[in-house]
Amino acid sequence: MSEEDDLDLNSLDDDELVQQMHDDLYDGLKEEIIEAVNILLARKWTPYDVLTKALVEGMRIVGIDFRDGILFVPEVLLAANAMKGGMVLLRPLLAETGAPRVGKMVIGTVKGDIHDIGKNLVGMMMEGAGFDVIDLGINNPVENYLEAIEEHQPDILGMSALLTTTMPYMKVVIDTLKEKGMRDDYVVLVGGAPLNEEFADAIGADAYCRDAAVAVETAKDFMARKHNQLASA
Ligand code: B1M
Repeated sequence: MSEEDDLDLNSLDDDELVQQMHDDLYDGLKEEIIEAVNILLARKWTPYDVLTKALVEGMRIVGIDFRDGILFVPEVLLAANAMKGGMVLLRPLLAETGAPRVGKMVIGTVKGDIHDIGKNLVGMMMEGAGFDVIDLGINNPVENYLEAIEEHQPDILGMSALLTTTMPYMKVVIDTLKEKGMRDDYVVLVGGAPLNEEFADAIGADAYCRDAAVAVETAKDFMARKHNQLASA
């Protein structure tokens, strides 16, 4: 039996448990992550704190060692899978705020890009803030976005890209919307680690969202403006 099997997560205090979760995420231990998320929730941690302090922070550490060549793709996949195990528990809780539906968002990761953890977080937080979210998943060509906005008529189109090689594809989508005369019908929000505000401006997006919390605030701001415009029309 490994040392890991012997460890009683419940016997750890909160700080130790969060530290252990960072280690378990690093080691891709999904069952342990699920158990620890349940323990923190039972200790009355808010789902948002569990998400940001335990899971997102743990994934940040994984990202640093991936960048530095200490971790490789298979290990990072295991870490991502462990994180998703925790997110499955948090999703309904974050969505459970009982907020009235404030708008609709279509979101997807762009063509060529299979990163979805950040996008999923944004989707979860948006649902929690009262938005209906249609998630297109990963690796989306422009046709997928067009089909989805035609079918669902969202207020907001969200795009995610984690690679410097895939972020330019966001401009392809926005330019296609322009060509079709549809650009002004939707608020376009973009996000992902390599982006910044200048990039969002340059490609003609409405805003860059640094993280999921900013995405929610930005989306709410745009919805408030839309309602004000409708009210004064
Ligand atoms: Co990839 N990867 N990866 N990877 N990966 C990065 C992005 C990288 C920065 C790692 C590094 O070198 N440090 C690097 C990109 C370098 C670059 O482009 N300059 C990289 C690379 C190179 C690659 C591969 C090319 C590696 C290879 O095969 N040699 C390959 C590419 C595959 C492809 O997409 N075609 C690859 C593969 C993978 C895995 C499959 C192993 C895995 C993805 C698993 C998955 O997502 N299901 C993976 C992971 C996990 C990462 C890192 C470690 C973590 C990403 C993550 O989930 N972060 C990442 C390093 C890093 O970013 N530090 C890395 C946690 C997440 C909560 O944050 O995604 O930033 P983030 O999302 C935030 C904000 O950005 C924002 O809100 C989110 C929540 O707060 N946001 C939005 C994101 N999308 C938004 C959309 C919005 C609004 C806000 O719409 C409105």
